[in-house]
Amino acid sequence: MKALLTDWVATLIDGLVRGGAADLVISPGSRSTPLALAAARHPQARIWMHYDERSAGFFALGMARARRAPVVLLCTSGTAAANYWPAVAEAHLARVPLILLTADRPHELRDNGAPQTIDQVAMYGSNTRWASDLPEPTEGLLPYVQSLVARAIAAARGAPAGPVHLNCPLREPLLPERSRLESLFAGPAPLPQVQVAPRRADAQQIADLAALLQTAECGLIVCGPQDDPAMAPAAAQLAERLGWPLLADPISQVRCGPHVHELVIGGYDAFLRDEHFAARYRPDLVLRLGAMPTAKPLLQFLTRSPQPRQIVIDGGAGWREPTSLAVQHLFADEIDLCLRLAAALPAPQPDPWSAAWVEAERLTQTVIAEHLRGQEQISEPGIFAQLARILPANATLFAANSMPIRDLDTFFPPSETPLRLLGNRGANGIDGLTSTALGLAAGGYGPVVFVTGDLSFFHDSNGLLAAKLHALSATIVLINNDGGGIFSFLPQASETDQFETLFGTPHGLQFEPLAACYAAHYTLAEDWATFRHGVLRGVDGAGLHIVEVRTERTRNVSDHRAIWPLVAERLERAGLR
Ligand SMILES: Cc1ncc(C[n+]2csc(CCOP(=O)(O)OP(=O)(O)O)c2C)c(N)n1
Ligand SMILES: [Mg+2]
Repeated sequence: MKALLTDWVATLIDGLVRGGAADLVISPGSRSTPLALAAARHPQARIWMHYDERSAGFFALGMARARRAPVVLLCTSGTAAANYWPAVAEAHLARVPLILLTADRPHELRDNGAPQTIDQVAMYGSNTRWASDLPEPTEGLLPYVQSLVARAIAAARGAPAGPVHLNCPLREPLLPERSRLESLFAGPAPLPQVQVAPRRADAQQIADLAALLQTAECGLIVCGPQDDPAMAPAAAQLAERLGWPLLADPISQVRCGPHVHELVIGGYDAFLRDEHFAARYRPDLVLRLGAMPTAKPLLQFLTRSPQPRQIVIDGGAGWREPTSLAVQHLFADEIDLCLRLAAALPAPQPDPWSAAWVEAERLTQTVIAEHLRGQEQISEPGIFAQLARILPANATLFAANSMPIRDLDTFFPPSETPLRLLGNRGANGIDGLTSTALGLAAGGYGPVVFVTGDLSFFHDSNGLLAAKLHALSATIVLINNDGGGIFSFLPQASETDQFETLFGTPHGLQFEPLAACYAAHYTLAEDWATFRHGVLRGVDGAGLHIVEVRTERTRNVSDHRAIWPLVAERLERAGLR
């Protein structure tokens, strides 16, 4: 029995580690003992302990994003596995590869009152790429386990990438044989190879699309959230060849990098709010890459009448089209498609359509920068403008949901500095964001700066433990407006007698003692010089740094609303509305 259990868990763990999922985020428990011990003894496995499964799920998600490879989660049976649920939903929607190993009771202890047992079979529903309830360790089935693990890794990688659930029933006794584990890992069996080829458009599809694009007089490329840095130069090259403006979502990977040229537009969230510009400059064809962008004014622009023809490209063969207005979906690898289209198209002629967008972008970025530079007082819009000035090449900037991702969109201009801008925009939760940021840091992709609101930060304060346990370095910019600032922009803000209770949700928490609890360096930034100094100290230094700025929710609304008329006025003076 012991030998079979040992061989079983060794085969599982070895298949994962050598198959390309060498990082295992493990939470403590008893039922998962054999898998945890096998992981800990595998010479190539990297073990990351995390004591709270909800945070662990997001930590793994962040690491998988940074590494662009599947990360394994391992927990015991019962509600532990349910705590992965939010991260699974995000990984599903944002296409991040995760492999969930949930230990379970054997079949005779299910649904009959055994302790710490819930129904774990396919418990993440339609949010996984694939789910399997494994047999208990069984003689003769090791080749099956090997092929199952290879299949799990391939399914997690995609396209599209996403979570895979392996539910692992294990029967007591749960201790594997140490020497047997070690010798199995010393002379491992060959693994089945799985190759996943990208979906490539055929020559006719490229020719047809090239011809269609050339029929457009007012074309736009819209690039929404996606994680692949290699998409950016390909999309930028296609934009240049078409001579079309490319609207780059902040987390499309197109906003910043050496590929950026004047057609890469980042200020549209500000200037498309202007009714006159939005009505005058109507596209007749829109080519969409990535998920649906973050900016609401852009969504409204794309859906208002007369509606442009939209073509949605998706190498993951998904349906990321909430407008239901696309005239064509093409399931083809985006990078390959952009490069082949660019090669198939003639050189562009200068045209007033794209010149107007380039000018609107230039004026918008100038007016916003001038306005924010003139402000002495700390403001939420100013935070991203300051960060754009100081972040070094190869930094990762991760923005929490709520106002941070929106302010990143509006106030972080395109630049040639290579930066990785990321957010959890699959399910837009305010949960697990600190853990995702620390997972990014653990994944080792440049210095990580995480900008978060106070409620989001409170929500995942358990996530801070990862920094302490694994000596991670990251900088957290904590925007403390004592509640949910975003709601002050919504119609419910006029519900004056109920607003604070139901939406404003102040808490009055002090975050400095929380920082001390996790041995983080803490700075309260009350002016911009202290802010920049605090952030740079974190970026250049080691350990966890928290830079808190305190703002006021109502003032934040006027800080934002002061900007839109300035943009409109500048467009007016330039004859662009
Ligand atoms: C898990 C989860 N719960 C609730 C929400 C709804 N929600 C969206 S934004 C927000 C407030 C966030 O406040 P904070 O993090 O302080 O950011 P701010 O709005 O102040 O910028 C809430 C509760 C959500 N998106 N996700
Ligand atoms: Mg807040």
